Amino acid sequence: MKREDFPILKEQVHKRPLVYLDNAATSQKPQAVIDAISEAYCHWNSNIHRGVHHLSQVATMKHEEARKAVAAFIGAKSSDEIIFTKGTTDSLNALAFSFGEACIHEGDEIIVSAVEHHSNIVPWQMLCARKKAVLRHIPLREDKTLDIEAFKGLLNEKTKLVSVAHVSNVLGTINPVEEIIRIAHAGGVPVCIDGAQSVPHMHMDVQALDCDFLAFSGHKMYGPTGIGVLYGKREWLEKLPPHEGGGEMIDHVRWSGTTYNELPFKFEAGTPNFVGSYALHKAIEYIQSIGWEAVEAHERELTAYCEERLAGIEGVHIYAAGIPKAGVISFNVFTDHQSLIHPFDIGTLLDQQGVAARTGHHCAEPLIDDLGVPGTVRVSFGLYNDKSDVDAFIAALERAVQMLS
Ligand code: 7TS
Repeated sequence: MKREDFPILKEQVHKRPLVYLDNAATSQKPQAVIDAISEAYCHWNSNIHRGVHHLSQVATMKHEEARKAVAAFIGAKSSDEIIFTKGTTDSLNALAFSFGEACIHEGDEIIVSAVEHHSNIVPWQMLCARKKAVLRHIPLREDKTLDIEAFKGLLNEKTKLVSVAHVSNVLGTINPVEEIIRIAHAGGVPVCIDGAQSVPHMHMDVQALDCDFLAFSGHKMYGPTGIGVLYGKREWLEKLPPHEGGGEMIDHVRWSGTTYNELPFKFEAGTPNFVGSYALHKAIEYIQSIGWEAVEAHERELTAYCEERLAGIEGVHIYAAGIPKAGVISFNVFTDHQSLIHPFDIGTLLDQQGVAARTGHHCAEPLIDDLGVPGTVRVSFGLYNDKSDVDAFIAALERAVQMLS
């Protein structure tokens, strides 16, 4: 894969070549995305949708072309179903508010899963507190996959929404979202997919998947920070009220009241991040220039290679070992007396050797509690990583463990 397209990968950290294995937190950016931001500000920066002048029209066109590109990228029926947001967290909060206003009443139930990021827990908890509703979660089986039989038991006539991560940001495991959607729909319940960790790693087709909503972030898929997407089926988005007021989301404002704009503008109050959407479009083109088949095969092979190398180190415990993963592996190291080497100590020693890995609870505290540890060490891959990164990481980890044992 094309490392030379990512200028940051030439950086040194603590006088060592950077080995960047923190892609689940954020990915690095190809030159095409970096250039797009500069191009926008140098050549056509202007507020969109409201201007008759040339620059405003160019900016508007770029923003709307980006929306079409996102729609095609995830297989949406129409670009009206693509709402630009600040990121996954913003998308999920927007949905929790809008869906909550329209569809959640006292005693209703919402189901998430045991592996959620806080961004797919807290907005629902806030909604439940507001509406006196109840949040339930699908538990894990012994092998750290979701217990689908238990999910069937949770569903009932009070269930109004299921919202689950496609890929766990801690375990890397791929949840059986097709099956979850099928089961939920059989009971008439809509499903939101948190695609923060799947959209960057696998080809998504929202129509084939038949999810009702999908949330994801630009910055984890080689795009810029501050832009993300909430996809929703048109019939749902038309039913839901806006979550924010002001700017482009209105039709008419009178002292007697306001009528709202049509989709997708109803959900985009204020000046949208049109530079971000343009750069995200470039990130999508970048991924497409390599092709999903190549990206998926490369990352699958790399993740399997890393898991195999890790398993060969004494004392390493891999979470959800042997279960297929999408570019993320979490582990801990135990000494011969079965005591845990604190993940933070390992992370610090890896960093000193130029290896960027993440340690801690990864914003998924309920899952970390389930695992019964204070945190994990997590490595996560992007399309530019290769076996030399894994080899450098394994060598650095062996050195760290030696020093800490
Ligand atoms: N959902 C999942 C599954 C995530 O992994 C993340 C971010 C989010 C939601 C929130 O995304 P944001 O772009 O709105 O912040 N995950 C991580 C992570 O694993 N380490 O840093 C951020």
